[in-house]
Amino acid sequence: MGSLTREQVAQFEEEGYLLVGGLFDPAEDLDPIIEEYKGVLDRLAGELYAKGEISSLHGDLPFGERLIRVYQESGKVHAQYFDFSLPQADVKPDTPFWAGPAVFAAMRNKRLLDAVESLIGPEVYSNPVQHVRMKPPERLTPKDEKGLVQLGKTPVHQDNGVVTEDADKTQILTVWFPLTRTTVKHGCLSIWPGSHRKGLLDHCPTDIGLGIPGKLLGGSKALPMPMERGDVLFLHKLTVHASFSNTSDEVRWSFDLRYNPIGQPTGRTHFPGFVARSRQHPETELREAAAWEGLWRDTRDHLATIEMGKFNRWNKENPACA
Ligand SMILES: O=C(O)CCC(=O)C(=O)O
Ligand SMILES: [Fe+2]
Repeated sequence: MGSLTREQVAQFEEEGYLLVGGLFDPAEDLDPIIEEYKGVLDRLAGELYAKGEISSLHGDLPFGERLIRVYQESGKVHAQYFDFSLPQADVKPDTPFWAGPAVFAAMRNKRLLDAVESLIGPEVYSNPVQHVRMKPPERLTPKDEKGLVQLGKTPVHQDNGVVTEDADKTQILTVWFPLTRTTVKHGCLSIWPGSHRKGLLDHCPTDIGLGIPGKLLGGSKALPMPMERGDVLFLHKLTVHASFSNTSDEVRWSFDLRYNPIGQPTGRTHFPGFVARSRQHPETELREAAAWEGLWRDTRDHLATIEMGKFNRWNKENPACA
């Protein structure tokens, strides 16, 4: 079952990635997400304006321009405000997140799950390692106290490297898609074809996140993945990837989701997943957006009261990081 051809599945297995053009209908599947996020941005602008952190609501600007202005004026990239996940440390009772109905609908999208089913089988769990990424143009992005852009390129990594060891033997599948056209200039994803055959490589903590030292890549070349609205990229959990800086004038806006066969560890036990599709037990599927939002709300409230521990296995003392 599933919607992918045998050739597409073979390409995923051999190369560690599969780009499916036009899997989504942009108007039907993506525009509702954009509409929903307009409301989220409107709320953020309202809150910042009330606190005197921005001089105007900028309500007349289109989404991307408004986001850029709000970030610039407040001197902060408010990524967590939009994300449907939580930080890996210092979660507080008022840590913001957005787990709205249009996001939930995308995670349960039939066309998407039909393709996922071809790659990991019919019992599909929505793994909670997931993000919305709105990467502003680098030159307009506020910097942190070290002088680094608060949200820029993504270091070279494997998704297996950013979860805990319990997920090493699982079939976690990464699903990446843009909400807006994403070219090389926008800082699209870049992948190393066939790298999933090399096993898990060492990752090192860096100022911008976990990264694989360049010397471990053995001179192999990355393949940029510019994508149109509606395109979806599937990645094996060991496929090496990264993303460039955004040198365009527009926000680069993407979702990355993960799925695994039901019952396998997610590699992020603190966070809540859900049954997205089960042919065996359809009654276990989560179908209520509000219930999903509630899972994240309960998780946030609980995590605010405990010490979370480590989210990955790596440390700077590893000789590979020298
Ligand atoms: O979008 C990016 O810049 C990085 C995304 C990524 O690493 C992922 O989806 O696993
Ligand atoms: Fe990744």
